[in-house]
Amino acid sequence: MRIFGDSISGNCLKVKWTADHLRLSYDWIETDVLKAATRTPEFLALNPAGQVPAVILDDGRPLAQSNAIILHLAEGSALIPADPYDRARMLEWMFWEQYSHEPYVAVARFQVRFQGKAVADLEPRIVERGKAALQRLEDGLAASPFLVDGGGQSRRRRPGGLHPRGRRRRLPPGRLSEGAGLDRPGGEGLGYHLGRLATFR
Ligand SMILES: N[C@@H](CCC(=O)N[C@@H](CS)C(=O)NCC(=O)O)C(=O)O
Repeated sequence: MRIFGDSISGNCLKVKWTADHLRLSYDWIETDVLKAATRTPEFLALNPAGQVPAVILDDGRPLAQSNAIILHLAEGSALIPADPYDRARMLEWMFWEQYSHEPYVAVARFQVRFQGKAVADLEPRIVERGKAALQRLEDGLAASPFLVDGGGQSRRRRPGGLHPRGRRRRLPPGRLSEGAGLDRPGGEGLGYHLGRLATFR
């Protein structure tokens, strides 16, 4: 598989981390968004939307959209719950991530970290919605180690982060959120999660 991605992008790193976790072999083709490498005729032939991540699967078929890609890569693995309701709940969070987390937290991170903007100069709506997204994650992770847990078990009883049946559930977004400069909400959920992600491979 060939993964076209920019290593400053959370959407792209999601694909890399999923492939690494599943020990899939791939070539990473660094595609610099800041240099408009997604707008060349060659890249647009691969993904007419002009965005990374995009992959070319081993059989030559292309696929874009980070969540479509990671779902496809993880198909049949323990990253995806077997139970249909849990699977739908996982999708619920993934759709939420693209609509309510990424456009605010990732955009704030991009502007602060890569465009050198002060948090005070960010559009207030981005800050407000970004903080709300982090709070939603905090609330979701405060009671349970995974957003889709299926068991409702206490986070403290499973410090290793493994699901009781030994399966890893999809890890929530937020790994790069600290670079956004938004205050982390009070509580233990997100902090615990970020600590665990530091060791997730
Ligand atoms: N919803 C898309 C978003 C992809 C996206 O926004 N990609 C950005 C980098 S994070 C990009 O390629 N921007 C370059 C451009 O639009 O020219 C996904 O999850 O894959």
